[in-house]
Amino acid sequence: MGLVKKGKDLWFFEDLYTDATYGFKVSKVIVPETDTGFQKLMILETDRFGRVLILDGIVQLTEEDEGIYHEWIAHWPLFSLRKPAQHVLIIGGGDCGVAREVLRHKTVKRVTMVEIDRRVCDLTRQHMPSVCAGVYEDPRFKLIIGDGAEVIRQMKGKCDVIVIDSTDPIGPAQSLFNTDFYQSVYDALTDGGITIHQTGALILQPFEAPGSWRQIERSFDDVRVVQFANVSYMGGPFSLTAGSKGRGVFNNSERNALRAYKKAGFKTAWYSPRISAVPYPEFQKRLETDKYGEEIVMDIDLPAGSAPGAAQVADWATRTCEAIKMKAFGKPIYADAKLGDGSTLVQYVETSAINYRRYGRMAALNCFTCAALPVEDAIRTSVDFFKSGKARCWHLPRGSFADIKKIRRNTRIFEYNRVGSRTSPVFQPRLVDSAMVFSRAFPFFKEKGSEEFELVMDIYNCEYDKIASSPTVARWAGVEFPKMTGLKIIGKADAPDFGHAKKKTAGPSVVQLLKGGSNISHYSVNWLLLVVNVVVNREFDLEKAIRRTMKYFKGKYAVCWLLPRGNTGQLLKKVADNTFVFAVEGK
Ligand code: AG3
Repeated sequence: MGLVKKGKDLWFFEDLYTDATYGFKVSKVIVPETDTGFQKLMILETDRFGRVLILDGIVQLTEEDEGIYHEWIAHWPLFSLRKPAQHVLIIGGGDCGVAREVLRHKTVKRVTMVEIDRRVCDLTRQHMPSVCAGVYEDPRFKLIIGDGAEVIRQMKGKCDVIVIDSTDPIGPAQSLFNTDFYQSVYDALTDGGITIHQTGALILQPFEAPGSWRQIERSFDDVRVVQFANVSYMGGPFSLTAGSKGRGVFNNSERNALRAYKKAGFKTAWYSPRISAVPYPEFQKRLETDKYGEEIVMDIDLPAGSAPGAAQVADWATRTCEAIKMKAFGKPIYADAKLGDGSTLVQYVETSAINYRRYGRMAALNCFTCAALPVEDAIRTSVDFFKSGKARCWHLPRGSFADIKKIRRNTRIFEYNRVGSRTSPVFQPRLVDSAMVFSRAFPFFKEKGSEEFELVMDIYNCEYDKIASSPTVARWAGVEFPKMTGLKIIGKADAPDFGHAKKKTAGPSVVQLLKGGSNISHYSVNWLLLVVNVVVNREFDLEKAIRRTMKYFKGKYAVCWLLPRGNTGQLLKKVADNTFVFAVEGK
């Protein structure tokens, strides 16, 4: 919306969200919206907040409350350190508010600020001089106009604190919110050093802090979320996410801060060492433990001549729910031999779904929950129920933000034997390049030793509008996916949104029965994640299926597994050799 006339008055309304905004009355336009070559810049004067800096329609600071943000983002890392910082690097921060606060620390010998947009420096210096008070005159301060992501690569091991004072991850700051950049930040720190990045409003930008957390976690030894609230950044709690080089740096941060603050010889208006160490422990705890969920996939030999009917399989579902302590949601969905060429049953549970499918003498089972799963109980119940001696199992972490190597390590392939509840040696799947999977030479379909297989996909960073609506996801499952793969559907896609137990996994679920299999998917609108399981007995073009699905949901990254299912004859090792895991980058 930007500037809007309301009667005689001029108002400004922020353009960050499409469904919520805030605004204020403007007394004077100081710098009309100007394209700097990087972004659109505007400076307004208001009675209420003093002068306000706006970039690309988003409020960056107001003279009235800039102290809250700048104090927290500068003093939290500086006071948390084991020993006083000497060299501080600021990425972004062209208005110099962060530099001003950093320079109050007398121990700091050098502050380097890398700002990509010279006009931000010049125009704020000219029109908001109170923000950069004293910075340009301080001989310890050095300004580099350039791309922070580039400059930082030449700074290996040189900085005690790196403050990333960027705009949101849209526009010029986009390259500052990714794994490669965070790795170069880690490399630029000294041992025991800390970085901190603004990561958005916790409630209005629910994916931002968790997303940055996951990425920082990949390179850094410990991660903390720091929280404050101000007027300028609409939406209540606002987050800064910090990472340390070296373990345990944050454990003593409160003690360090109390001591260093006393010694520092200056007072702050907003920052306090007393509330600085774990300012938001519950949110922190959630991030430390969260992955979307986990799944146990089982192939179980049925006794000769056994072909369980609908009622019996429904009974399996009920018992499994009891065993894994999950409430069933609604009635099971069932397809029998008249519809397909096997029997398929899907039962939604409060946190996802469990399902059964029979291929000849094999029961192919999946138990998927987006909460902790009592894996052993699920296996034992199923093996007992079908009066079988053993189960061949794949245990998959789902929607995990770990890197692909770790996901491979956390994927376990093993055999469970009823006698003495023994498990076999545990194997891992083969980690391969997606180019290999998509090439003609890929051996999976030739060598898997079974007719059936399963494609499991976790697709990250999808577009909210695409995954939040039941009709849209049902259309993918019932129309688009069959088109991409040539798979034939049975009946209609069932797409309820039964409100998963936890907020982070809330979103619709879909079951589409297929001729010879099923396609089951769940959508987390909070994490912009979708998880899919396709079990089927007909080959299809994997590249087309995966890439077009990513495109449909505008997903940026996918972790996929291929499992040979219903495999009777082969040794476990061979099954593991024919199980693949791979990552796919969006185009
Ligand atoms: N940089 C952080 C602005 C964040 C605005 N985003 C938001 N409201 N979600 C501010 C620069 C101040 N030096």
